[in-house]
Amino acid sequence: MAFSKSCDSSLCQQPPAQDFAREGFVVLTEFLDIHEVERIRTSVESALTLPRHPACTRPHNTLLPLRWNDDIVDLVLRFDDRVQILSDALRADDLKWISGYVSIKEAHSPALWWHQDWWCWDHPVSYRRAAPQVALLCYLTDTSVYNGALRILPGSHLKSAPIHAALPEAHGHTAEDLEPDHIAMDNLSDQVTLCLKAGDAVAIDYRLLHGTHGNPSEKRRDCIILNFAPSWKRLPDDIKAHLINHPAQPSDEEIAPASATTAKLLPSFKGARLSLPLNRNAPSSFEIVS
Ligand SMILES: O=C(O)CCC(=O)C(=O)O
Repeated sequence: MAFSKSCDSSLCQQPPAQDFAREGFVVLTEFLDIHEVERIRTSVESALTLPRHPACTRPHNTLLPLRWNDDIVDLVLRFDDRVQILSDALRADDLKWISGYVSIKEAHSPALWWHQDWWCWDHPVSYRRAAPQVALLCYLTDTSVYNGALRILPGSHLKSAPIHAALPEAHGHTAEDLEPDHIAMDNLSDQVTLCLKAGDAVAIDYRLLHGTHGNPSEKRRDCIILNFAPSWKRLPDDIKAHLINHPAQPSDEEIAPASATTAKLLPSFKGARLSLPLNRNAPSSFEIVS
C-alpha cells in the first residue's frame, strides 16, 4: 500500500446530505484559496519554532493554541463573505469566535481516538438540539485515510451510539494508554471519512463523535481549528461567562481587534467571567429529540 496515495474512493465516502442540524457536520469545499493556505502554512512553520506548553501535546495529536489577535485567525476570518458562508451553513443567528488551535498529525502517528469536544455535559444546554459550540476544521494539506483524514459518526451529537459507553474522557489521560486495537481507535461501520483537499473545511457540532485515521505517511498533516458559538445570544449566562474567560479571548486589558471582521466575531458579556466545572463525558445513553 503506497502511503503517498491520494484519496482512495473505496475508503473515502462522499459526505451524505449537508444538513448540519441533523448530521452534525457540514463540509465547506474551497473555503480557503491555495494562496491563503500557503500563507497560513508559513505562519504555522513560525508558530512551531516557539516554545510549546506540554499540555498541547496529546497522544497522536499536537495542538498549538491560537489567540484572537493571531495572524492565522485573521487570515481565515478576514472576509465577511467567507464568514457569511460559514454562518449560512450552520444557520447561525449570532456567530461568535471562541478559540482556535493548529492541529497537527505528525508523520508516522497512529489514529486519534474517537471523541467529542463538548465540555459541559452536566448543563441542560447540552440537551438542546442546537449546537452550543461548533469547531471549524480547515485543512492545509490534502487528507486521506493514509495521512490522518477526519472520520466522523453522523448524528452522534443527538443520539448516543454503542461506542459512547466504551470511550475514555475526550481530553483526559486515560486515552494515552489505549491499545491500537481498542474500539476507540478503530473504524466504525457507520463512520464517514472526509478526504478533503487543502483549503477545504468542515464544521462539526462539538458533541459529534470524531477522530482521525492514522498518519503513517512521511509528512506532517496540518489543520487549523477555529471554535465558535453559532448562537451566542441564546447561550445561558453561565456558559457565556465561562467561554468569555477562555485564554484565546482578549483579556480585560486588551483591545483593538486585528480586523473589522474579527472584531465583529468577538463575543461580549457584561457579567463576571467564571470557570464552570467541566464534564467532558457524554452519557453512555442519550437522545435529544426537541
Ligand atoms: O486534526 C484533526 O483533524 C482533528 C482534531 C480533533 O479531533 C480535535 O482537536 O478535537
